[in-house]
Amino acid sequence: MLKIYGKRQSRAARCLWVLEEMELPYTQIPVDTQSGETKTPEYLAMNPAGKVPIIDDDGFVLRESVAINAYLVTRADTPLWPTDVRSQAYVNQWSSWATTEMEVPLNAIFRAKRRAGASGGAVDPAFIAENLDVAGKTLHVLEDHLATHRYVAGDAFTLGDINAFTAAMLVPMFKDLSDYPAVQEWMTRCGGRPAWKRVSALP
Ligand SMILES: N[C@@H](CCC(=O)N[C@@H](CS)C(=O)NCC(=O)O)C(=O)O
Repeated sequence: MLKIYGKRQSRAARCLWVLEEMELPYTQIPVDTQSGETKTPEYLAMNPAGKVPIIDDDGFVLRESVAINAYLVTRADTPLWPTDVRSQAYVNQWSSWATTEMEVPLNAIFRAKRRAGASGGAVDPAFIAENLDVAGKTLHVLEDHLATHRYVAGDAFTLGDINAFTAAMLVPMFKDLSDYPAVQEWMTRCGGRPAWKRVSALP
């Protein structure tokens, strides 16, 4: 059976969500990135970067959450991956944008706060302000799009929403979403899906 390594409070959530939406059988191995479990020789042999998520599908080992999701949606027919090539292109566009533009400044703040928390220090407010400013600009792009579209790739929920939501979900940790009502509604819509609720109950 397909194994997925990583806790739901990591980028593994992105892939667990796809597994749950598609109802694919899997076993979750909730390795802890903070206690060295992803830095053992056995783990590094599977992912030299020592990060989660990875999957092991009958010996086929794959890393990088977006690449894993692109693989998973080929495992069975699923509305997560539309059949029309232009809709597929939009899924890819939003997935790429979310993980290279929106996620980067948000993760920078998240990691800095976690490091500061662990060492009892504080994060430079200028660093937070600078990254929040970059994140805010990307949120405007999403807000303007969602003001006229129900989901990122059009009228239907797709892999693009999963990849984008799992980046955007960091925002409320640092920033009030009231300036982004369409993003807020989209997050409520996507976050209410039974598959996401099941992911939220995982370790
Ligand atoms: N680009 C990678 C990023 C993976 C990543 O940074 N994972 C974090 C958890 S969300 C991790 O494993 N961190 C542990 C570490 O950096 O040692 C992906 O999307 O899969």
